Amino acid sequence: MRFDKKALLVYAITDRSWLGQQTLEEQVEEALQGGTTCLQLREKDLEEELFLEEAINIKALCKEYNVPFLINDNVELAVSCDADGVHVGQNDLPVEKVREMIGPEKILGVSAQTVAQAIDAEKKGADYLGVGAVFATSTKADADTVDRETVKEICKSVSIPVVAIGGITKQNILELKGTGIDGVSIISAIFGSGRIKETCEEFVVLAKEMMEA
Ligand code: TZP
Ligand code: MG
Repeated sequence: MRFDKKALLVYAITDRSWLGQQTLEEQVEEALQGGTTCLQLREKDLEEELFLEEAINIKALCKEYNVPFLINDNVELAVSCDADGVHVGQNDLPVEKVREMIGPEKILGVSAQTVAQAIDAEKKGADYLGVGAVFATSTKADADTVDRETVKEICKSVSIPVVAIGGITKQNILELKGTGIDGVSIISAIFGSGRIKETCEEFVVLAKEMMEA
């Protein structure tokens, strides 16, 4: 097993639209200090050279905290910076191709919105699934919504762990109790909170409560 599912508990995904006066490295360090269990670097527009430099720096930070470091979408960059893994969506490179590119030891996360996609991703080499959007979100304009029943069905249909994503806040996280997920993946409620460290600490407590039977 390349991947301990405990890492999915509070899975932070970066978003430089919330930087304000801070650098992304500073924000990531706050998230790590707050106990985030996994970190995904998500850059939609950053120039490749800067992306690589940033990835190398953030990977080193995550290593200090022993937290897995994944890259969103850009498989070649994940290979170049020797990230711990990569996360791809249904419209990115095919899962089997990504597995071939990153090798058997790296973590491969795949987004799934249906049971069929979830089963297919597991079969083709995914280590975990990102399922959502479970709540309305303005962070990803084209995000499909996945209802609570489908989240449950997906969790029952695969043996790899599942992390929920989309619109998760401190106010609604406990609504995910009983779905079978292994954690929550969060962008704006962490990076847009203005108090990243404390917010992560609070999410760790809430996510543990959400996971209780
Ligand atoms: N994929 C599905 S919803 C989403 C992504 C990347 C956005 C999650 O961001 P937020 O701010 O936590 O709703
Ligand atoms: Mg993608």
